[in-house]
Amino acid sequence: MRIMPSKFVSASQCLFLMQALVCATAAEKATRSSSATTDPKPTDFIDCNDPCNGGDVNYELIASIQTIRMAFGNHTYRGRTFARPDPATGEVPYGQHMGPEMSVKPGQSLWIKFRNELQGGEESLPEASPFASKFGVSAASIESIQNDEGILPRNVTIEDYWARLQNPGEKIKYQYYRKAVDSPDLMQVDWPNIPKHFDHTNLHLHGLDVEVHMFDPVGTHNPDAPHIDIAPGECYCYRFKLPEDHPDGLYWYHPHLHGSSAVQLWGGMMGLVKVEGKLMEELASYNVVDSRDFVIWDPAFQDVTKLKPNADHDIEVDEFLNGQTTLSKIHPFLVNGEITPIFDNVGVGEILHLRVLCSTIENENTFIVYKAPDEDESGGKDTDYWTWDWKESGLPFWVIASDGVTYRKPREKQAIVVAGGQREEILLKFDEPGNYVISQQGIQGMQFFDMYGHPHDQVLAKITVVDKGEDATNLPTIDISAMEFTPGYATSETIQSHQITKTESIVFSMGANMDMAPFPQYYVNGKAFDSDRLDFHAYPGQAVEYILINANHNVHPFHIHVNRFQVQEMGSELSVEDYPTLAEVMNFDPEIWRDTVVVPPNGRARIWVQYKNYTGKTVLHCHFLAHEDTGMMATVFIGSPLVLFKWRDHIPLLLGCGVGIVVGIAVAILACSIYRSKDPEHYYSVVGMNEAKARAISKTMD
Ligand SMILES: [Cu+2]
Repeated sequence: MRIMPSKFVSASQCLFLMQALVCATAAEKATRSSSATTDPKPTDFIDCNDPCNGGDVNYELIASIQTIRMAFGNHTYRGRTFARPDPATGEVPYGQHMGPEMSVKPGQSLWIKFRNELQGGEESLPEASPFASKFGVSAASIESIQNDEGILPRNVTIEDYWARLQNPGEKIKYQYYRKAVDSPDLMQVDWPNIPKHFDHTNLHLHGLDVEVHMFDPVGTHNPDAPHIDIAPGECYCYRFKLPEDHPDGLYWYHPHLHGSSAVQLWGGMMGLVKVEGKLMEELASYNVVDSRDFVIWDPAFQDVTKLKPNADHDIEVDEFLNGQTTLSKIHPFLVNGEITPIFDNVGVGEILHLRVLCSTIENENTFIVYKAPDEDESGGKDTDYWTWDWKESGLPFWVIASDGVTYRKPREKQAIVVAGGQREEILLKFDEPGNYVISQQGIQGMQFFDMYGHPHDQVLAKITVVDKGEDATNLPTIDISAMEFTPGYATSETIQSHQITKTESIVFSMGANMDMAPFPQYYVNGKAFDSDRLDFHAYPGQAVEYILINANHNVHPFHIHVNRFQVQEMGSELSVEDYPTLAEVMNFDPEIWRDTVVVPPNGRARIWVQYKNYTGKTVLHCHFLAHEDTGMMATVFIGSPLVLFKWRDHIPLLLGCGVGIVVGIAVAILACSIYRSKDPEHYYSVVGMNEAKARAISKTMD
């Protein structure tokens, strides 16, 4: 019994100590957190008169509204672009809708002066409602915005916004369900995820292993950093440095401002980045010298000749909801800005190297090669190639690199599926002269819930192969299957299972709440994007397993910025008998490094991400940018988890500490006083012992 009080006291002391420790740690973390939120680097916004040319390689990108002469039907398109007009005509020439091609070598620094001259045009192009633009300025709640009398009236309704997205006077309708909304003003609005700010922009170098650059400034570690949002009239100086071991290959750039990226890419704001290195040299050593770009694009064009009879152009980018889910009313897919371009003068036995970029905004594509029947002079129009079975009739081709990372050995294919963001370097060799086609077929059933039939099937491009006879100088030195290349990633860098330190799920899903805008809703793990919320976290050097889940019967391509991954497994509830191209979507190879992967409809992909060089705040998202703009994006913080600590998130713990201390002291005092009053002899102290002893002695003396 004597030791009980002692034990009790030490237990409560221990409790106190633990609580004090937790509180102290929390306070320390809070202090470190507050210092971490102060970004050491200033913003990269610059005065437009100031230079931004300190790199080994320097480019200037000017976003502006231009008239572009399209390489089909003598159409003129007016829209947002990085392309520059020919001073003589004032128009961007045929087939040059993309911005300047950038070329950089591993180890070089790449500086890009980005100048936003959008809104410079006399005519207004599709723009979100001025109300919506104001709403979207910050992630503040609709209440706080509505209460700000200085910004806009209190009684703005969703109809104000919606009216701009639909034809004037037309009742609001949903493109997915073709159903009118009865009371649009009763809709809930997720303003941060409404398409907006179509003349605001920024830049993403897709796939490049460079500093994080979605939030200001480039490379920021500030968890509260805002999006880089370059407004009309503003300039930004992007400063990047490629690591010495950067894989050489095909990359690209495009705007990535949440809310305006889809509309800007539908208009053609994009360009190629070629990291120069061993691949091209090694191809040349095999006498493979005919390299051509193959950029697939699904512009959401609409004919405006009736809407704007006096305009000097006849195509514009369609407004957001019309563009989303419905293909261009002009033509579904363009390659290099053209309808079914001809890749001509390919010699029998020569090798055609196609550098394929799928820059589509909301579609995936197949790449299948057929020999056109001799009687099909058109090379495409007269034959329904999409009814052909590529396993029987498709010609073999070889893929030598994916997403900018070269393979050691070419991989033979009969069909591949590519989706927005992905790149493939393809070698083609023809043994007979004639016409060949690249066929797009059979993907529609996996897209848009089987709603629209198969309008996507088309011939993407034609290839004319001629027998050059004695003039054939570009014959390869060896068979393609025997070629070897320096791989973009060494085999030793392949991620091993024992390196994986955690597994997380990333669920892409859509909501169909008819009373909420945007409609439909797009989610990552059940949440629409919030740039102020940190969703995923990793350490530099950490290897993480993600189970990507696509809850929908349509495709979502997953893209993570800065870091590449290897696919370990894929699956779908859909049957490859019903959807033959699904088999090609799921035809992965765990050795291949990617930055974008198609998560199969009603399916999953298990990937291993290697977080490498760069730290800071960045994003992962669906690369159907219309989905990204409306919510299907999440933040990733690479770095110390202490930066993520916000004491406000831990108020319950701090309160618990306080209450615990008070209750603990009270219980200890109570316990002590009870023991003391019950049996003072058990008060375990020198004084108590002496008192007891004195009492015993006095009793004896009595
Ligand atoms: Cu998506």
